[in-house]
Amino acid sequence: MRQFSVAVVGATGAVGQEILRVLAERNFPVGRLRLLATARSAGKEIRFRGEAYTVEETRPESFEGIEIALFAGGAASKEFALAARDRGTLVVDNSSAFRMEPDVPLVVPEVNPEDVKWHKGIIANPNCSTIIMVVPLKPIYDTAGIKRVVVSTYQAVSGAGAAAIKELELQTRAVLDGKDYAPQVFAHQIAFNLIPHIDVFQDMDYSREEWKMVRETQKILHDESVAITATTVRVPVFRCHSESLNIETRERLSAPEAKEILARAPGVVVVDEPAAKEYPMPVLACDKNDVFVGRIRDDNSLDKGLNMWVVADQLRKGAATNAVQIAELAVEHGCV
Ligand code: 3JN
Repeated sequence: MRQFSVAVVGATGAVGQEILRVLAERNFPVGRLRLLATARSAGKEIRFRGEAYTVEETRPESFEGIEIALFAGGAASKEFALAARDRGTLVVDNSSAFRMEPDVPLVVPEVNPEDVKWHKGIIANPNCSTIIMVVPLKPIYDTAGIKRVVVSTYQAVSGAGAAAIKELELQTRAVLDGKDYAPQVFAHQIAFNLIPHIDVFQDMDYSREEWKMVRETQKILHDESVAITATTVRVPVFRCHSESLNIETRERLSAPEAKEILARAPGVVVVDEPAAKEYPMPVLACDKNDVFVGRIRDDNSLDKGLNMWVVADQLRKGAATNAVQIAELAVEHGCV
């Protein structure tokens, strides 16, 4: 099989590290590999498939001869993605920098794989909460149509980066020891608390994370008629995002029918045996690539309504796995 020259930008961060694990696990045809990061991380050694690689500082010239660059997210995308694209590199970008650009496909391989074909050098990876929601929405959309979705998220601290993980850990210890630990990353104490505030507040007092879920989902489904309203909440969980979905369908779809459709859907694992106390939870989804769905019920208050509970590893399917799947699709379609 043909091998590809690959760069991972932000290779030392949580998503970058996960991208390397997923590339190895899925046997992506990596030929030459360049690990790129900020000047601060340059010189570090990282192992990939048993070989040691030295991290280099990202520069525009870093992309010479690179066929696929996986950008882990953050400021590097705005700084270097266009430089990479202009050198003929296919950029798969985890940040929001290009997601809503009309000439940039926003892709979840289980939902809109065909969109990779029209890329013009950049393919965007959606926000993690969006990805986790659209994977189970898609089979329902295809079967019964979707009029409206009401979503509430329960987002792990790792979505806010390494310092946020440390803050939950140290603050939890401090609170248990009766000591003070002033919040630095979050606006409030996160230990033993919930914070209904992710990213900055924007129009109508919705947060940017909430607007991303609305607009990105409509773009991925190519359907602005799907009404979506979101409440995004940070919870004291280290890893894996959870979401409560209330879906109003256009045609009636019963809970047993929805369960059957979801059980056959790509990327979805149904865990739904309430009597046996089986339902998706963050501790079960960690390090997995699938989206776990359970608590599938008819909405008791609505004729064409469903409720479900969805959990996935946001560093995997919400970021790294989805990005690597996009690269695989691009290779498959010969558009690298
Ligand atoms: O907070 C979370 O759980 C998800 C965070 C995502 C995020 C954080 C900073 C910047 C994003 C994103 O992927 O949408 C971005 C961004 O690229 O805008």
